[in-house]
Amino acid sequence: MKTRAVIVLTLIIFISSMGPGTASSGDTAPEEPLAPPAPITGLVIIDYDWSVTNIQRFLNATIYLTGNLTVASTGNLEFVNTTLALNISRNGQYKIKVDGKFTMADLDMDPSTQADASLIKSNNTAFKYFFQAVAGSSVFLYNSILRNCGYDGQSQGMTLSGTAILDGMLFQNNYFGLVAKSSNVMVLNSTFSGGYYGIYSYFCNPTLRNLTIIGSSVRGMYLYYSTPVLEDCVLLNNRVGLYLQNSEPRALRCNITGSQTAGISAWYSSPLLEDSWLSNIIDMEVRIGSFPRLLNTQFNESRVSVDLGYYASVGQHLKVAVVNSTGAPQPDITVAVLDEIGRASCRERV
Ligand SMILES: [Ca+2]
Repeated sequence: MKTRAVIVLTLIIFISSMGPGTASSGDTAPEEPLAPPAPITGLVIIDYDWSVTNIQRFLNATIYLTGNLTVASTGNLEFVNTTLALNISRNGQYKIKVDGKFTMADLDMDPSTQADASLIKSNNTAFKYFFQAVAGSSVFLYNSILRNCGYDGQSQGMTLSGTAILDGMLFQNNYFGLVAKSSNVMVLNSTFSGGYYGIYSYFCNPTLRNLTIIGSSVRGMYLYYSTPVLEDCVLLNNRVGLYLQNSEPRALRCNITGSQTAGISAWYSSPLLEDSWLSNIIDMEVRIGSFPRLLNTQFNESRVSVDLGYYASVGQHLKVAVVNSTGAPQPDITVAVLDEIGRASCRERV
């Protein structure tokens, strides 16, 4: 029979309580900050509500939690190459709430090696938990995996309302992959797959760069009263790629392909797309109150659906250099761009 070790967390609390803030008043030597506690490794079983109120570090550990996890405002929880499995038997039975600091990382800081990723998941993929980081919290997630989070309109998925940096992450089989409720949320180099929504931005302007969102059953990215800059994002085979409501994002070098109903659906929204690509059954739905602008962006004009009275405007960058017979640039040359019947549509000195 497999041996199970039980780590008594009160021991860690005791060690941390010996820190500088509680040193004896009779000690006149300069106080040195204590080194962080040694990380806990191996198998950890916690069968009660787990409250982190100080520094707790886990390295190469597997934690089975039957209870809620709360990181208090004074708490600092760190996982490296650590799996947290929540033992839940119904949706929402337990949740993770971060008021303080939570860090999750791999060993080698390399997203291409996944065997060392930290992971949060449900022990039973049929049942989901909720993860909430409130205003004032700090969340740092690197080269790790989040699964089975979120299950309904209230407990949507990993919800970040404080400061967060996510880099090299995989979000798999969550309800909403990520809910951003703070402009201090930065998501880089990450992949979202198999969700209802991939990313939901709610009244904020997060940084969203080099993201891939695949196979969302409803929307790849949903921006609600949000005006972020999207850079180098790929929205692939979602039902709707980018759904906008009262949102004015700037999308740079984004690729929205294979959406089942629309690549972009804009309601009261006028996005600016630059150097981007659309290839979908309907590339763009331009709905009430929307005037999308596309610059150097490829799309199929027969695949654009526009409500009466609205339109999408289209432009192109043109880079022109006039050179002589040896290839040397020639200054102060006027160049005109002509339309199909020879009229100059613009004239610039280069
Ligand atoms: Ca790695």
